[in-house]
Amino acid sequence: MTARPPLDRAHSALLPPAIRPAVDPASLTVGIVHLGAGAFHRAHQVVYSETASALAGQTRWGICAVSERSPAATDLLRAQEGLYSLRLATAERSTIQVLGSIRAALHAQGQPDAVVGQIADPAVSVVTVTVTEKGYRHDPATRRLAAGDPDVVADRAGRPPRTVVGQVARGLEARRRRDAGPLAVCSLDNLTGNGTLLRDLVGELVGGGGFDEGLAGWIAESVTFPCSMVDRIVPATTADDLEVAAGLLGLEDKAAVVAEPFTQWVLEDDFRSPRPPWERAGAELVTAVAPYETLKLRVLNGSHSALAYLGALGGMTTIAEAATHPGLEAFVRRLVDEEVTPTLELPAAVELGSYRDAVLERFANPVLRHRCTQVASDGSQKLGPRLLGTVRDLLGAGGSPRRALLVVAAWARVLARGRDDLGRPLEVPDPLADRVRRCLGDIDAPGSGRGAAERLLGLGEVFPADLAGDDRVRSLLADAFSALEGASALEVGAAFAR
Ligand code: CS2
Repeated sequence: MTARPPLDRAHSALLPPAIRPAVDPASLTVGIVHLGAGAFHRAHQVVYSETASALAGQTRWGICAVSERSPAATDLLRAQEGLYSLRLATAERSTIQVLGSIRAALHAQGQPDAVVGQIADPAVSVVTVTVTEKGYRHDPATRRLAAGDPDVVADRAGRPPRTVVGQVARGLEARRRRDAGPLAVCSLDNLTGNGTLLRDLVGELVGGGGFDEGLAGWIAESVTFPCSMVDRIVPATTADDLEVAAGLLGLEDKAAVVAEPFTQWVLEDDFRSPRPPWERAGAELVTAVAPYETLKLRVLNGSHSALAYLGALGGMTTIAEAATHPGLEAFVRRLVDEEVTPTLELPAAVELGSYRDAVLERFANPVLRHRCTQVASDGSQKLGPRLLGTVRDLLGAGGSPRRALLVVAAWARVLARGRDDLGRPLEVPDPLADRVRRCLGDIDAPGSGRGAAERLLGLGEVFPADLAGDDRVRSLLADAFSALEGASALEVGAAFAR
């Protein structure tokens, strides 16, 4: 590997003008606080904000990016003065662009008071959030704060906040004390009613006591929580990706991100405070996001999870391999056509067949090398928005969600077995992994399907009471476990496609 100068403000002058940031980083002031400075943020929201600022000639939308867990992203961004590159790639083409809108970086765990102070800054009028499903520290089945989570308990007790919900609540409290004006808090995570969920969790925390009197009323008047549907596939960056970026830039970029060219952001138009003119960059501002969100979560993310669990069990490394396996591709098509479609209320102008085909084509992008285990992670938090809504609504319409429940069984099997069908270890993080393992026991013991289904449905954080108590769910889930017992996940997927 050749040593190259780092990507930072001084060295960015060496870049060809066409790939330099669309804005002059030095001219930007911070108007957005972003919680969750991971790859998705850098490949999605930063692009919309930077493009909008450049087109509108505005300089007030610099971003303070907060990394929630590890300080690594903060360190990298600081070392590069907020600059990083985004490469958009398919087998046919690849483009690279340097972004310059991140003007400050904080580490939430190490600098909780600074995060609160930023949210309370009068120059800030938008907070955006991409912290993944588990960052909300809630029980997906009840949509309430996870009562036993030690960090939630500690934030409730009033320490400088370490949870995202705590940061937003304390940030709003400080903002009101400072009379810093209204704010929009935009959740961009793959959760049903993401904005509403965040609003309710903040309300739950504030309502539990220990906050200024009158804060809840001020939030109701001055703060909006618009819902969003966001879409762009952004895998974790690999060492190879860094090498390719360095080759293209002629500079070392340790914060480089790679994504697909496709991008979408549908956002509820509910703001009482100034915001970037994101529509200039292609964002769609609408009155109701729900139809877009349900479509995307159930078709794209539901299929993604299906490919991730069945593919990982089947010994596949990437989503592209799984999506181009004929049996799994057929499985996903039937899942979408026969189980998801009857549950959808389509946004005008969306044709479902084309949408589904486009999603499958995007999954097959061979350049991304999106790992099945990455998409499979945190399934306990993802199943609800992606698959359990389909299960409930299809049952309500008189259908049989046997494929959606096969995916649920495959999720549990990945965690309980920790091995793929070839006997190789499968490492998939999930906050409820131990609980799932304990409740399933020896998943390959013959005839364990019914018991496994019953015990799994007892996981109240994941399965809402109406589904857990439904005999049809229990029986279809038991059938799914039995089908997978001692069998190849790829063959079972193909068989369920019929
Ligand atoms: C994926 C999503 O990791 C996952 O769970 O399903 O991150 C997916 O790539 C995005 O939602 C695409 O917009």
